[in-house]
Amino acid sequence: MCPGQRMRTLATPFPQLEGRHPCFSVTAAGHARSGRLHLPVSPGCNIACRFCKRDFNETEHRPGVARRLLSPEAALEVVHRALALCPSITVVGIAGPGDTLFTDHALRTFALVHAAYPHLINCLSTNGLLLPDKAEAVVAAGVETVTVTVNAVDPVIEAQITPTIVHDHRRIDGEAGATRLIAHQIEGIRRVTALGAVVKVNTVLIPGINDDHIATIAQTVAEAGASMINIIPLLPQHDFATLPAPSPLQLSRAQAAARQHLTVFSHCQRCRADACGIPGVSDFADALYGSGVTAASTFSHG
Ligand code: CLF
Ligand code: SF4
Repeated sequence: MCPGQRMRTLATPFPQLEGRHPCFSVTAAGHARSGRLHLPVSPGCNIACRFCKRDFNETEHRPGVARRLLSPEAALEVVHRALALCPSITVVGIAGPGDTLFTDHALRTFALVHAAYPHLINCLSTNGLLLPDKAEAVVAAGVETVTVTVNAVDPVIEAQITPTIVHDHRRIDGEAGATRLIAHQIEGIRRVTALGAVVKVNTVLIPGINDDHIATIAQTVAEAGASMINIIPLLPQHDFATLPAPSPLQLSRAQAAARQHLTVFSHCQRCRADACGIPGVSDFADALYGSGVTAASTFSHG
């Protein structure tokens, strides 16, 4: 810790969410008290993370794969059935399979859910590229909690993780794309927090690439208004298939570095895009979709 910095205690930044939102509760008891339903409504993405290979099929169990895409109307029906199966659900989240703001499916779905179930917490997870433009629409759709995946705040590092983005109908490669992505993530966090949303940042911990950069990420997003950070160990796949997954010691060091600046969420289950139930406790996705094979996760967005 740098001189003068104060290690953050395990405080609940938003007591109103403790026990009501599994991913904005910092205690294990709070995390395990309420459930979340993920609606896989968002098909496409506007950036290319090297650990992500999205696909639609019925056979693979891996992050980024979804069995089916739901329309907003079909998603509302899923909410009805999920609440009957699991009355502990307090949160409806949209976390993929692609980016939730690249298409309008997620916000249309949230508007339907909010009208039918205003007591449920709407939770959006995004890569943040379009968050500045859509901040007002996000909050207007009833979204109270937002997760932005920020894997670096240095374009040199970010370009190694996400080498390409598409913005304003233009492909932008390398550090130029990374610079724009980071700027939009930070501005997006500023705008949604100013509008009253609570923001958590997810950071995928990638050994050898961003593991020495975690404190800087946490400090930067905290200054922008984020309240929590969740360090997600890399699941080696796609271009990063040969990288090692972080060890428990590397994860705990990264969490300690982040804790200098932000409350750290440490109960993440790297949920699937169609998860249903209390994370790590119960899973009703099979019952909900009537099959033994359901959508895999988009762990990076959750
Ligand atoms: Fe879902 Fe993500 Fe909302 Fe939670 S998950 S959209 S913030 S309701 Fe939670 Fe799952 Fe970890 Fe995500 S345990 S992957 S942090
Ligand atoms: Fe897009 Fe998310 Fe995959 Fe990155 S991890 S390419 S933001 S879907």
